[in-house]
Amino acid sequence: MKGRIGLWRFLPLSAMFFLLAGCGEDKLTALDPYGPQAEWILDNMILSLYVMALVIIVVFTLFFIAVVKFRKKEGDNEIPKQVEGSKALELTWTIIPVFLLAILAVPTITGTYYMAEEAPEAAGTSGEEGESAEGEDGEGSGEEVQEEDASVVIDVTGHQFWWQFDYAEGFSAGNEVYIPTGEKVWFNLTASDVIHSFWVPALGGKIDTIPGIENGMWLEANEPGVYKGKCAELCGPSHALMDFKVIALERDDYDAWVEEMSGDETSGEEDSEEASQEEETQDSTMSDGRQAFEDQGCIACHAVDGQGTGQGPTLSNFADREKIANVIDVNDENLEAWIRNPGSFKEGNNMPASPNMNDEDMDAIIEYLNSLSAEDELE
Ligand code: HEC
Ligand SMILES: [Cu+2]
Repeated sequence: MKGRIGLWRFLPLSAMFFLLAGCGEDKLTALDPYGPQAEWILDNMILSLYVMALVIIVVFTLFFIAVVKFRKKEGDNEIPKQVEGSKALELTWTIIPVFLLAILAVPTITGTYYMAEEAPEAAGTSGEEGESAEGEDGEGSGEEVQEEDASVVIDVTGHQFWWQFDYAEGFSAGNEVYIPTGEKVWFNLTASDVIHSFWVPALGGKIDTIPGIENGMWLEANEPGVYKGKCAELCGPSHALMDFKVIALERDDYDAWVEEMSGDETSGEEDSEEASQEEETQDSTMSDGRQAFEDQGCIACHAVDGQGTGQGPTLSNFADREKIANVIDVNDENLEAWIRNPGSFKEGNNMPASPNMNDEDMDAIIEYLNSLSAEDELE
């Protein structure tokens, strides 16, 4: 009986273990790194653990030796030798910690510079992706050197409670940021309302996004995959739901995705004719949904096909999302529930509720949203 009670006590602990184990699924952990920056962070966590373990072992060993060896013995009434103010001792326990801190300081300082490194020159990759490099040059002429040198530059804006990712190629993505693997991707980060913090634990450190200030950092993913990110700065009622995903693709797939995302915009390129033809056919099949999307005012906040504003996440590739606003699975019922009352899923968010939308428009909009995919086009 007693033994059983004892085991029950471990239940919360084991529950916690399984809950935490679940965190690994989305690669939302700094303990399983998938990029050079995250690897550096983990290495340093382990190094400082070793240093701390060493300190604990030495201190406790000395402590137990003192307790056992210098116990008061029977009949021993002498006052022990007094050592306060001993220069030798004071120096020893000052120098040792300084030495230990120095061990930590060297990699910390070199690593800080490594992480703050400016985006690399595009020299290695420019050959294959002359097209996008040209696009960048054209648009980024007034920008800083570091941005022009990077092969991929993405402007990040934190909003209550979603993330906007603007690509140098001129299109925008909401809540899901696509990057190529094996390259440093440069992020320029800011916020529109309050301070947020951009953090992808499996890829690297976190950095604040601050209204009116532009911070910069790079991240690199070693292999293709989905890496979950979080807002790491309390920013309002739905802060805990302000997630995003980094989707790392091989270079070729990434280029294809970029082309698909920027394809709808006719910027005087060779394939503009083709693109506008595509657009036309899309428009005619989807006109009901598109019309309803405009009639109901959604277009005032959500960009599709390069139109609309950035007050809400771009929906031009909405059908590729796994979750609506990162909180509920994408399916028709959830989509309707979200549109009718977004606040019930994400308290305090900035999308107005449309509780009384007629079913016809609702169905048309849902069908329209489900058709907006960049990945489908690639297959
Ligand atoms: C006033 C601006 C505004 C209007 C109008 C608006 N939305 Fe939104 N919408 C937002 C914002 C802001 C978010 C992000 C909410 C969050 O995650 O905090 C959002 C999120 C969404 C999402 C989830 C996007 C994702 O990345 O998963 C969908 C879908 C959506 N809106 C559909 C619609 C539809 C359909 C309409 C028209 C009935 C509409 N919205 C009207 C601002 C708006
Ligand atoms: Cu936030």
